[in-house]
Amino acid sequence: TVVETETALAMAGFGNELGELKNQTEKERFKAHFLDRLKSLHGKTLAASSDWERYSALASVVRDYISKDWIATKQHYAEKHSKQVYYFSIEFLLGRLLGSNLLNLGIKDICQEVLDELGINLAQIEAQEEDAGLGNGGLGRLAACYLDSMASEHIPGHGCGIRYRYGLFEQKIVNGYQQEYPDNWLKNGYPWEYRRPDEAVEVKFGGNIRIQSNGKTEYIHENYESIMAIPYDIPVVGYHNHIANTLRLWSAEAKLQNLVCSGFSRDDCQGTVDYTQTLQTISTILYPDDSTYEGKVLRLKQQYFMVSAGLQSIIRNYKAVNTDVGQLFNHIAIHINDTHPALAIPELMRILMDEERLGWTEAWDITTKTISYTNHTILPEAMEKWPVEMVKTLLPRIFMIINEINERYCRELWGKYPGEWEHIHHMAVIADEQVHMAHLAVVGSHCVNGVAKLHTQILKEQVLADFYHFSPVKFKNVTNGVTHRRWLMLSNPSLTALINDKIGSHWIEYPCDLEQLMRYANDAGLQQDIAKIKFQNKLNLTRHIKEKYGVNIDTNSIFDVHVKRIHAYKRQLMNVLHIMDLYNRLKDSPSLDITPRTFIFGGKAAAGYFEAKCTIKLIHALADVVNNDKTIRDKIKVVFMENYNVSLAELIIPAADVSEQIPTASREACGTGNMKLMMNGAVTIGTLDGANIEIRDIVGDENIFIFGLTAREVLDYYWHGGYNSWDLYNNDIRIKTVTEQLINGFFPQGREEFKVLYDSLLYHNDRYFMLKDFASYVEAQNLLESRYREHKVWSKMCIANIAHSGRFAADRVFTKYAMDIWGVRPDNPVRCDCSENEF
Ligand code: GPQ
Repeated sequence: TVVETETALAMAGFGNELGELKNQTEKERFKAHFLDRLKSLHGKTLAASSDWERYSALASVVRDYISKDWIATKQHYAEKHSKQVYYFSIEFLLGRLLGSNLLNLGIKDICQEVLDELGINLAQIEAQEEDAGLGNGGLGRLAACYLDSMASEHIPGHGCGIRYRYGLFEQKIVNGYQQEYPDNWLKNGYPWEYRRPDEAVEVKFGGNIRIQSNGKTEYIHENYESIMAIPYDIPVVGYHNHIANTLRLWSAEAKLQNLVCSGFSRDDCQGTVDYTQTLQTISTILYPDDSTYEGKVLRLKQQYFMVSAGLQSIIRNYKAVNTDVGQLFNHIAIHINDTHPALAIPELMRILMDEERLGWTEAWDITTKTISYTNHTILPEAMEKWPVEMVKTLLPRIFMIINEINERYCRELWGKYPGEWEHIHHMAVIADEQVHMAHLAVVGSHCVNGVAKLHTQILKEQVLADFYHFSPVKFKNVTNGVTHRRWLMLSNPSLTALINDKIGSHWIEYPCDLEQLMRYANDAGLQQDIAKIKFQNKLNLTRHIKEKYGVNIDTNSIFDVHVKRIHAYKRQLMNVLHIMDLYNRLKDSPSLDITPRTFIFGGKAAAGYFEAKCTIKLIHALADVVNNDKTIRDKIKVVFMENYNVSLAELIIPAADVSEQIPTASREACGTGNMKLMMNGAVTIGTLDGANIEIRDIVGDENIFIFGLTAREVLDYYWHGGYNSWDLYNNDIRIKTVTEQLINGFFPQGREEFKVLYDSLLYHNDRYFMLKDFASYVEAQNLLESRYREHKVWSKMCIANIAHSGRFAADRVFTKYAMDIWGVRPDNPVRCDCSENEF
């Protein structure tokens, strides 16, 4: 047999040959499969096939590899009776999967070799895959990183979400303005999903509840509208461990029985088709709002659709192997990613009481022990509050349960705070005719966590302070993390190889071992190698920019990168004001000696967010002025990268020298772009907000540029009604100049175009403190520039940032979630010596 031959060879000392032989056969097999698949799927030979057909055949071969592990993983979990974790999220921003699946399966090299032999470029094939953009930004990408980490950490953790027919809109820039186009990501089919119609469940909306009492009260849901939820499963591959977990995305379809054409005329059938389409709209689009709340009924429908389908399917699978639903929390943990899935709380109560016939007390005990909640923002405009009438009409039984939760909770509060009406009103789940989703989430779960130390502290001291005082043990901090597999190994292979050369590859399993790089921080050889790799990555981006926008940028300039959603609190406008000031200085003294800089922006604005869209236009207007002004001799360039998404991020981030992380302190819960950029050796210029603080703490003041108001100062200003921005206007000529330039014809667009931004800074009192932080921002930028000139110093900073980024690897985060929140013990918890000890 093969095994015997291999063993014999190995014993005879043919170890190397053995490896090659195995590889050879694996490679040959891979090649044969690929070519066969091209034939069977597309009826084409290699020569006749298109890139897309090649991609689809390759993905299909990779699917075979995955499915073996997938089946085995399910068996393994079943045999071990492992506790299963379900991560509920309204968004999963996956990006492309071919590359990461190849990497995690450990067959990337083989695949690369096979394609090389066939004369095919792997990167070109990978580029055929549509990004799965089922998320807006940080929150959705975090969910995707966490899936990758859970699988890689042997945690039986699965995702539950919605299979949006259209993901986040595609951004096109026309004449400097953002236009939104539908993201038709499924147009050619999606090779990673498995439709499972046999596991469909029914979700009910509207109607009324008839209460029937004969011995035991029954709640009978009548006259409802019924929608089928069809699951599509995507396997989530762990890194080199043969684990494949599941991301289950639900799609809405009309119920078959409802589909009979009621008459014989064409109109009757048209009616049926229209009706079907209306029902299916539930999973048609992703709401394009990032950190803002839109109280639309369709969104509420989506939320309930997802949690009801997810929970029904979880309970059904649970009951197939367990008889006692009372033990649910010992076998299952459900985590809700912000409040969008918070209806899981009343829905689980409904299932346990109305379908499993448990009493309130027991059902509540099970529910709260099963569910945990992460809060992702303190922005008041992002806090979900659903009008009572809407919930009552759309979800009559769920509303009854929320009402009961509220009454019981208020009674409990009364026990502790008798007579304190105001206080109780403040903490109620239902108040002022609205359901407060964050309150529901806190009350109905056993653990609440913030996503960075500062964020958790603000939750405890301000936003959820009353809840913290009532049940302090519920509150924990788990600082976010990102997967180093996608954000370093996949997107920056040369840096990965260099690190492996220097310190070995142990860090891949234990990312904190990246710290060993610090031993070489002063090593001239490593410094040069890092600089070379950075240059090469910058060159890739330079070429892309030239090809796509026809703009020439200087690869030797500082690549200053500000990529994230466009939002007032993220202060892209402040970055623009700094560039304007720099430009003004260059115009005043053309001989000013500065290191050339390329300011790179990327990000989408919510379609209805006027100020954000105006900021995009402003960036383009500035680019027009700056990039075409010969007198400044190419010292600065401004580039806006269209349609920023996961795969574009993978191109930009490895090329960044500077990472702009400049939100108004206290507003950014954590930030995760900051971590990805740091991991690739970019140096942060940032405010003391979110994870920036923890980055500063670990890299040290000398390896980061910090400026601006602290969160405490900002919160104090908010408390006292802000500050007077006209004072700064009158006292700082730079501020006066740049703000006036927004409206004085400096931009040929005219005086009205950017008036709304001017007004927000001056007439609306600069709510995000851009003018207040301006002077210290400029100072930090100047310091940064002088540091960049000292090549050795800068390279050392890059190394320090890479070396300490293991602290922000998602794997480490997961050991904590698993052990401290979900009661799951990973087989092989990530050891981390650089961890903080805030738990
Ligand atoms: N975040 Cl509430 C979003 O991306 N969308 C949202 O709707 C909410 C939060 C972000 C948050 O702004 C970032 O600071 C975090 O790093 C990120 O969630 C993940 O926690």
